[in-house]
Amino acid sequence: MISKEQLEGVQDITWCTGCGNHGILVALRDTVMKLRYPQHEYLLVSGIGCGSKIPHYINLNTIHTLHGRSIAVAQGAHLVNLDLKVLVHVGDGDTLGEGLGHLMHAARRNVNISVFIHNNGVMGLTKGQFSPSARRGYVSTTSPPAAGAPMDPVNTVAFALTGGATFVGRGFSGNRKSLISLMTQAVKHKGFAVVDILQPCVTWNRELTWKFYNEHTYSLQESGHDIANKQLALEKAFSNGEKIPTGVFYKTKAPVLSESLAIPQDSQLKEHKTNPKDVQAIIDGLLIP
Ligand SMILES: Cc1ncc(C[n+]2csc(CCOP(=O)(O)OP(=O)(O)O)c2C)c(N)n1
Ligand code: SF4
Ligand SMILES: [Mg+2]
Repeated sequence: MISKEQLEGVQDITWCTGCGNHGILVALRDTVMKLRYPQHEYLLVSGIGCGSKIPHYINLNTIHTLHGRSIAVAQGAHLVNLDLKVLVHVGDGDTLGEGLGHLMHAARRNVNISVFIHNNGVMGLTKGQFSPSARRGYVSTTSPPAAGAPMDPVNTVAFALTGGATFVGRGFSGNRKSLISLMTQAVKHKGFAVVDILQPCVTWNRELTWKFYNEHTYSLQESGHDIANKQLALEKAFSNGEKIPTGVFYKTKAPVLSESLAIPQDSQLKEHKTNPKDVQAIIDGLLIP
């Protein structure tokens, strides 16, 4: 079994005291310890933002990519090495903004990776601007005070469901037990898994607080939700009013991308040897004389 010490990250944690990211990190660490896959089989991919610093704080193979591009990189890494468990940890600003196209198309393709969205309703790292998940009218550090955010938010769960994700859940960084259960199921799931994680940003977001989430979230599983019913899952995704559902919304089986591509079944792309001369010949062929 992998110990806590083995998973200790190399850098000092710079998140604000009280930030919801701390709970997500502990849940990730405990999930890795619980799952018992070898440490070297994990690849943790992130974008840019406070939540995306997570690879520095846990000892797993990591790629800290560009803002909005983590899912594209994760998909490539997965396809060349199908032995990896590829986990993407990104912020709401990153994935639901510049990265939204990648999220939708990876869902359509049912790429066998899992995406964990650190959803705090703001762009924390860049000082609290409203993110694509902020409610209409939310007044951020940079929006016009009277009007606030001038549009409706991206509904993360509904987007994932309509895109075609085959595992869709929502967690809360204050409910570690449930978050570990969601992470465990998402990593084990064969297909594209999305987990929206409600995460208070104590520095910039004064609405989506620990108190707010403790008072407004409830468990779908404790209320007898049918995870095989996509229609019902969508209904729950839009019922984000007084009470916010958490837990597994939907789960199904479908062919994954790697099975539908012409990838050699008896070997892997990571073992493929490329002759640089062959690559050069292709590039030369593209040059306009
Ligand atoms: C291509 C590109 N666009 C924009 C930025 C600036 N930028 C860096 S972090 C960030 C916001 C991150 O917000 P979010 O993903 O919600 O993460 P949080 O900090 O809230 O965890 C932005 C806009 C960038 N670094 N690169
Ligand atoms: S700014 Fe917000 S999201 Fe970033 S570390 Fe601080 S509390 Fe967390
Ligand atoms: Mg954010």
